[in-house]
Amino acid sequence: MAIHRRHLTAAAVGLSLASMLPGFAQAQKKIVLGFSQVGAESEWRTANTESIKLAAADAGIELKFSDAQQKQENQIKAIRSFIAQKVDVIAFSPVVESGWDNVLREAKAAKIPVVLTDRSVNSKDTSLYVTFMGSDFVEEGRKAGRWLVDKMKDQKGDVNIVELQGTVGSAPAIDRKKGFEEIIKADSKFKVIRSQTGDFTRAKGKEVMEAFLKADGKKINVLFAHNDDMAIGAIQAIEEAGMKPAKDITIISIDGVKGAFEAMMAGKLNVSVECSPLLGPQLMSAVKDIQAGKTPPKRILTKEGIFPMETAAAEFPKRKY
Ligand code: GZL
Repeated sequence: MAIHRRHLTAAAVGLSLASMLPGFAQAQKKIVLGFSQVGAESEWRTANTESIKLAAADAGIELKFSDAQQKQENQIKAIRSFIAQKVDVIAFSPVVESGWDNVLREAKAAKIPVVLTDRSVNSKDTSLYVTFMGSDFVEEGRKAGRWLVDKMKDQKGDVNIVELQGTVGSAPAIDRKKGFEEIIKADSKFKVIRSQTGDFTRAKGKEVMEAFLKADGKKINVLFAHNDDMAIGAIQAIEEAGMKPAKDITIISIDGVKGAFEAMMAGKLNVSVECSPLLGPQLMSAVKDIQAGKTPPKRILTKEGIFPMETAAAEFPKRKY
Protein backbone atom coordinates (compact mmCIF):
# COMPACT_ATOMS: atom_id res chain seq x y z
CA MET A 1 0.00 0.00 0.00
CA ALA A 2 2.71 2.47 1.02
CA ILE A 3 4.55 1.97 -2.32
CA HIS A 4 1.31 2.59 -4.25
CA ARG A 5 0.66 5.82 -2.34
CA ARG A 6 4.29 6.90 -2.96
CA HIS A 7 3.75 6.40 -6.74
CA LEU A 8 0.53 8.45 -6.68
CA THR A 9 2.24 11.28 -4.78
CA ALA A 10 5.16 11.26 -7.19
CA ALA A 11 2.76 11.35 -10.16
CA ALA A 12 0.85 14.25 -8.63
CA VAL A 13 4.08 16.15 -7.99
CA GLY A 14 5.24 15.38 -11.53
CA LEU A 15 1.99 16.69 -12.98
CA SER A 16 2.06 19.89 -10.99
CA LEU A 17 5.70 20.52 -12.02
CA ALA A 18 4.85 19.85 -15.70
CA SER A 19 1.89 22.21 -15.55
CA MET A 20 4.33 24.99 -14.62
CA LEU A 21 6.09 24.55 -17.99
CA PRO A 22 4.85 27.37 -20.28
CA GLY A 23 4.18 25.04 -23.22
CA PHE A 24 2.10 22.63 -21.16
CA ALA A 25 -0.42 25.22 -20.01
CA GLN A 26 -0.68 26.65 -23.51
CA ALA A 27 -1.04 23.17 -25.04
CA GLN A 28 -3.92 22.32 -22.70
CA LYS A 29 -5.92 25.60 -23.04
CA LYS A 30 -8.85 25.30 -25.53
CA ILE A 31 -8.65 27.73 -28.44
CA VAL A 32 -11.58 30.17 -28.32
CA LEU A 33 -12.90 31.32 -31.72
CA GLY A 34 -15.44 34.14 -32.04
CA PHE A 35 -17.46 33.77 -35.28
CA SER A 36 -19.90 36.37 -36.63
CA GLN A 37 -22.17 34.82 -39.28
CA VAL A 38 -24.12 36.89 -41.86
CA GLY A 39 -27.48 35.36 -40.96
CA ALA A 40 -29.67 32.42 -42.04
CA GLU A 41 -30.94 33.87 -45.34
CA SER A 42 -30.38 30.87 -47.61
CA GLU A 43 -29.78 27.12 -47.84
CA TRP A 44 -26.16 28.02 -48.57
CA ARG A 45 -25.82 29.96 -45.30
CA THR A 46 -27.42 27.18 -43.28
CA ALA A 47 -24.96 24.66 -44.74
CA ASN A 48 -22.08 27.07 -44.08
CA THR A 49 -23.09 27.48 -40.42
CA GLU A 50 -23.40 23.71 -40.00
CA SER A 51 -19.94 23.19 -41.51
CA ILE A 52 -18.37 25.70 -39.12
CA LYS A 53 -20.09 24.33 -36.00
CA LEU A 54 -19.26 20.70 -36.83
CA ALA A 55 -15.63 21.51 -37.69
CA ALA A 56 -15.15 23.49 -34.44
CA ALA A 57 -16.47 20.54 -32.41
CA ASP A 58 -14.25 18.09 -34.34
CA ALA A 59 -11.23 20.35 -33.80
CA GLY A 60 -11.89 20.79 -30.06
CA ILE A 61 -12.17 24.56 -30.58
CA GLU A 62 -14.57 26.52 -28.33
CA LEU A 63 -16.88 28.39 -30.75
CA LYS A 64 -18.67 31.61 -29.75
CA PHE A 65 -21.21 31.96 -32.60
CA SER A 66 -23.31 35.02 -33.44
CA ASP A 67 -26.02 35.37 -36.16
CA ALA A 68 -26.22 38.98 -37.44
CA GLN A 69 -29.56 38.58 -39.27
CA GLN A 70 -27.91 40.19 -42.34
CA LYS A 71 -27.20 43.46 -40.47
CA GLN A 72 -23.69 44.95 -40.48
CA GLU A 73 -24.25 46.73 -37.16
CA ASN A 74 -24.92 43.37 -35.51
CA GLN A 75 -21.68 41.97 -36.89
CA ILE A 76 -19.72 44.97 -35.62
CA LYS A 77 -21.35 44.57 -32.18
CA ALA A 78 -20.45 40.85 -32.15
CA ILE A 79 -16.82 41.53 -33.10
CA ARG A 80 -16.55 44.13 -30.31
CA SER A 81 -17.98 41.61 -27.87
CA PHE A 82 -15.41 39.01 -28.96
CA ILE A 83 -12.65 41.59 -28.38
CA ALA A 84 -14.02 42.33 -24.89
CA GLN A 85 -14.09 38.58 -24.16
CA LYS A 86 -10.45 38.34 -25.30
CA VAL A 87 -11.09 35.42 -27.67
CA ASP A 88 -8.01 33.91 -29.34
CA VAL A 89 -9.17 34.41 -32.95
CA ILE A 90 -12.06 36.26 -34.62
CA ALA A 91 -13.56 35.04 -37.90
CA PHE A 92 -16.51 36.42 -39.87
CA SER A 93 -18.26 36.52 -43.23
CA PRO A 94 -18.77 40.27 -43.90
CA VAL A 95 -22.37 40.90 -45.00
CA VAL A 96 -21.14 43.83 -47.14
CA GLU A 97 -17.64 44.80 -48.41
CA SER A 98 -17.23 48.22 -46.79
CA GLY A 99 -17.35 49.82 -43.32
CA TRP A 100 -15.07 47.43 -41.41
CA ASP A 101 -11.81 49.37 -40.93
CA ASN A 102 -12.58 50.83 -37.48
CA VAL A 103 -13.65 47.58 -35.80
CA LEU A 104 -10.83 45.64 -37.49
CA ARG A 105 -8.35 48.23 -36.17
CA GLU A 106 -9.80 47.64 -32.67
CA ALA A 107 -9.19 43.88 -33.08
CA LYS A 108 -5.64 44.58 -34.28
CA ALA A 109 -5.01 46.88 -31.30
CA ALA A 110 -6.23 44.08 -29.02
CA LYS A 111 -3.77 41.73 -30.81
CA ILE A 112 -6.59 39.37 -31.87
CA PRO A 113 -6.03 37.89 -35.36
CA VAL A 114 -8.98 38.09 -37.78
CA VAL A 115 -9.90 35.56 -40.50
CA LEU A 116 -12.33 36.43 -43.33
CA THR A 117 -14.45 33.53 -44.56
CA ASP A 118 -16.79 33.34 -47.57
CA ARG A 119 -16.95 37.07 -48.36
CA SER A 120 -14.18 39.67 -48.30
CA VAL A 121 -13.90 43.34 -47.31
CA ASN A 122 -12.65 46.24 -49.46
CA SER A 123 -10.29 47.61 -46.78
CA LYS A 124 -7.13 49.09 -48.33
CA ASP A 125 -5.19 47.94 -45.24
CA THR A 126 -4.83 44.19 -45.74
CA SER A 127 -2.91 43.92 -42.46
CA LEU A 128 -6.32 44.09 -40.76
CA TYR A 129 -6.92 40.39 -41.47
CA VAL A 130 -4.65 37.34 -41.59
CA THR A 131 -6.32 35.47 -44.46
CA PHE A 132 -9.45 35.40 -46.65
CA MET A 133 -10.86 31.98 -47.54
CA GLY A 134 -13.74 31.62 -50.01
CA SER A 135 -14.80 31.36 -53.61
CA ASP A 136 -13.86 33.49 -56.62
CA PHE A 137 -17.24 35.15 -57.19
CA VAL A 138 -16.13 36.89 -60.40
CA GLU A 139 -15.26 33.48 -61.88
CA GLU A 140 -18.65 32.14 -60.76
CA GLY A 141 -20.28 35.00 -62.73
CA ARG A 142 -18.05 34.21 -65.73
CA LYS A 143 -19.07 30.51 -65.58
CA ALA A 144 -22.74 31.55 -65.65
CA GLY A 145 -22.05 33.86 -68.61
CA ARG A 146 -20.08 31.24 -70.55
CA TRP A 147 -22.85 28.66 -70.07
CA LEU A 148 -25.43 31.15 -71.43
CA VAL A 149 -23.29 32.18 -74.43
CA ASP A 150 -22.92 28.52 -75.36
CA LYS A 151 -26.61 27.76 -74.80
CA MET A 152 -27.66 30.71 -77.04
CA LYS A 153 -24.96 30.32 -79.72
CA ASP A 154 -27.54 29.67 -82.46
CA GLN A 155 -30.00 32.31 -81.21
CA LYS A 156 -30.19 35.10 -83.83
CA GLY A 157 -32.43 37.77 -82.18
CA ASP A 158 -32.06 39.62 -78.85
CA VAL A 159 -31.67 37.57 -75.65
CA ASN A 160 -33.49 39.56 -72.95
CA ILE A 161 -32.11 38.87 -69.48
CA VAL A 162 -33.53 39.79 -66.08
CA GLU A 163 -31.13 39.62 -63.11
CA LEU A 164 -31.86 38.94 -59.44
CA GLN A 165 -28.86 40.43 -57.60
CA GLY A 166 -27.67 39.33 -54.17
CA THR A 167 -27.46 41.62 -51.13
CA VAL A 168 -26.61 45.19 -52.18
CA GLY A 169 -22.93 45.96 -51.47
CA SER A 170 -21.96 42.34 -50.79
CA ALA A 171 -18.89 40.83 -52.47
CA PRO A 172 -20.83 37.99 -54.15
CA ALA A 173 -23.43 40.38 -55.62
CA ILE A 174 -20.82 42.86 -56.91
CA ASP A 175 -18.48 40.20 -58.29
CA ARG A 176 -20.98 37.77 -59.79
CA LYS A 177 -22.57 40.66 -61.73
CA LYS A 178 -19.11 41.78 -62.87
CA GLY A 179 -18.05 38.31 -64.09
CA PHE A 180 -21.37 37.64 -65.89
CA GLU A 181 -21.31 41.00 -67.72
CA GLU A 182 -17.64 40.56 -68.66
CA ILE A 183 -18.62 37.47 -70.69
CA ILE A 184 -21.98 38.49 -72.23
CA LYS A 185 -20.75 41.94 -73.34
CA ALA A 186 -18.92 40.15 -76.19
CA ASP A 187 -22.24 39.81 -78.06
CA SER A 188 -24.73 42.72 -78.24
CA LYS A 189 -27.69 40.30 -78.57
CA PHE A 190 -27.47 39.77 -74.79
CA LYS A 191 -29.45 42.54 -73.10
CA VAL A 192 -29.95 42.85 -69.32
CA ILE A 193 -33.35 44.54 -69.41
CA ARG A 194 -33.97 44.54 -65.63
CA SER A 195 -31.72 44.03 -62.60
CA GLN A 196 -32.73 44.30 -58.93
CA THR A 197 -31.70 42.83 -55.58
CA GLY A 198 -33.59 39.89 -54.10
CA ASP A 199 -31.25 39.94 -51.04
CA PHE A 200 -30.35 36.24 -51.54
CA THR A 201 -33.73 35.08 -50.15
CA ARG A 202 -36.49 32.94 -51.74
CA ALA A 203 -39.24 35.32 -50.62
CA LYS A 204 -37.64 38.45 -52.07
CA GLY A 205 -36.58 36.57 -55.21
CA LYS A 206 -40.21 35.60 -55.83
CA GLU A 207 -41.48 39.13 -55.12
CA VAL A 208 -39.03 40.81 -57.50
CA MET A 209 -39.58 38.19 -60.24
CA GLU A 210 -43.34 38.86 -59.98
CA ALA A 211 -42.61 42.54 -60.68
CA PHE A 212 -40.33 41.63 -63.62
CA LEU A 213 -43.04 39.37 -65.10
CA LYS A 214 -45.71 42.05 -64.66
CA ALA A 215 -43.54 44.58 -66.52
CA ASP A 216 -41.98 42.39 -69.23
CA GLY A 217 -43.56 38.92 -69.04
CA LYS A 218 -43.29 37.32 -72.45
CA LYS A 219 -40.28 39.49 -73.40
CA ILE A 220 -38.07 37.75 -70.80
CA ASN A 221 -35.87 34.99 -72.25
CA VAL A 222 -33.41 34.42 -69.38
CA LEU A 223 -33.22 34.82 -65.59
CA PHE A 224 -29.74 35.13 -64.03
CA ALA A 225 -30.10 34.74 -60.24
CA HIS A 226 -27.06 35.34 -57.99
CA ASN A 227 -28.11 32.42 -55.79
CA ASP A 228 -30.33 29.31 -55.90
CA ASP A 229 -32.73 30.54 -53.21
CA MET A 230 -33.76 33.57 -55.27
CA ALA A 231 -34.02 31.34 -58.38
CA ILE A 232 -36.32 28.93 -56.50
CA GLY A 233 -38.53 31.85 -55.42
CA ALA A 234 -38.57 33.12 -59.01
CA ILE A 235 -39.55 29.66 -60.32
CA GLN A 236 -42.70 29.87 -58.16
CA ALA A 237 -43.49 33.30 -59.63
CA ILE A 238 -42.93 32.07 -63.21
CA GLU A 239 -45.29 29.10 -62.68
CA GLU A 240 -47.93 31.31 -61.04
CA ALA A 241 -47.72 33.53 -64.15
CA GLY A 242 -48.62 30.48 -66.26
CA MET A 243 -45.15 30.12 -67.81
CA LYS A 244 -42.79 27.12 -67.82
CA PRO A 245 -39.53 27.68 -65.85
CA ALA A 246 -36.38 26.42 -67.68
CA LYS A 247 -38.39 26.26 -70.95
CA ASP A 248 -40.16 29.61 -71.54
CA ILE A 249 -37.48 31.31 -69.42
CA THR A 250 -33.96 29.85 -69.21
CA ILE A 251 -32.81 29.99 -65.56
CA ILE A 252 -29.18 30.21 -64.41
CA SER A 253 -28.26 30.37 -60.71
CA ILE A 254 -25.31 29.93 -58.35
CA ASP A 255 -24.58 27.88 -55.17
CA GLY A 256 -25.48 24.26 -56.06
CA VAL A 257 -27.60 23.64 -52.93
CA LYS A 258 -30.00 20.70 -52.57
CA GLY A 259 -33.01 22.82 -53.58
CA ALA A 260 -31.28 23.65 -56.87
CA PHE A 261 -30.64 19.98 -57.66
CA GLU A 262 -34.27 19.17 -56.86
CA ALA A 263 -35.42 21.98 -59.20
CA MET A 264 -33.07 20.77 -61.97
CA MET A 265 -34.28 17.16 -61.58
CA ALA A 266 -37.85 18.49 -61.85
CA GLY A 267 -36.85 20.25 -65.11
CA LYS A 268 -37.40 23.76 -63.66
CA LEU A 269 -33.82 25.09 -63.42
CA ASN A 270 -31.28 24.90 -66.29
CA VAL A 271 -27.94 25.17 -64.47
CA SER A 272 -26.38 25.96 -61.08
CA VAL A 273 -22.78 27.15 -60.69
CA GLU A 274 -21.20 25.60 -57.61
CA CYS A 275 -20.22 27.81 -54.63
CA SER A 276 -19.15 25.61 -51.72
CA PRO A 277 -20.28 26.58 -48.18
CA LEU A 278 -18.16 23.80 -46.62
CA LEU A 279 -15.50 26.15 -45.21
CA GLY A 280 -15.50 24.80 -41.63
CA PRO A 281 -12.51 22.42 -41.82
CA GLN A 282 -10.34 25.00 -43.68
CA LEU A 283 -11.26 27.65 -41.09
CA MET A 284 -10.35 25.46 -38.11
CA SER A 285 -7.08 24.45 -39.72
CA ALA A 286 -6.20 28.12 -40.26
CA VAL A 287 -7.20 28.98 -36.66
CA LYS A 288 -4.94 26.21 -35.30
CA ASP A 289 -2.05 27.36 -37.53
CA ILE A 290 -2.44 30.95 -36.31
CA GLN A 291 -2.48 29.80 -32.67
CA ALA A 292 0.65 27.75 -33.32
CA GLY A 293 2.39 30.87 -34.64
CA LYS A 294 2.16 29.87 -38.32
CA THR A 295 0.79 32.30 -40.96
CA PRO A 296 -1.71 30.79 -43.46
CA PRO A 297 -1.67 32.03 -47.09
CA LYS A 298 -3.31 35.49 -47.49
CA ARG A 299 -5.87 33.99 -49.90
CA ILE A 300 -7.29 30.44 -49.63
CA LEU A 301 -9.41 29.73 -52.74
CA THR A 302 -12.26 27.18 -52.86
CA LYS A 303 -12.31 25.03 -56.04
CA GLU A 304 -15.75 24.66 -57.67
CA GLY A 305 -17.63 23.24 -60.68
CA ILE A 306 -20.84 23.88 -62.63
CA PHE A 307 -23.92 21.61 -62.76
CA PRO A 308 -26.24 21.72 -65.81
CA MET A 309 -29.68 20.11 -65.38
CA GLU A 310 -28.60 17.11 -67.49
CA THR A 311 -26.03 16.08 -64.84
CA ALA A 312 -28.21 16.76 -61.77
CA ALA A 313 -29.61 13.26 -61.20
CA ALA A 314 -26.18 11.62 -61.40
CA GLU A 315 -24.53 14.26 -59.19
CA PHE A 316 -27.26 14.58 -56.53
CA PRO A 317 -26.38 11.45 -54.47
CA LYS A 318 -22.78 12.71 -54.17
CA ARG A 319 -23.68 16.18 -52.89
CA LYS A 320 -22.49 17.13 -49.39
CA TYR A 321 -24.70 20.22 -48.90
C1 GZL B 1 -21.50 33.09 -51.31
C2 GZL B 1 -22.39 33.49 -50.15
C3 GZL B 1 -23.75 33.84 -50.65
C4 GZL B 1 -24.49 32.66 -51.31
C5 GZL B 1 -25.88 32.95 -50.89
O1 GZL B 1 -20.25 32.68 -50.84
O2 GZL B 1 -21.83 34.61 -49.48
O3 GZL B 1 -24.55 34.24 -49.53
O4 GZL B 1 -24.33 32.61 -52.70
C6 GZL B 1 -25.67 33.33 -49.44
O5 GZL B 1 -26.76 31.86 -51.02
O6 GZL B 1 -26.79 33.90 -48.90
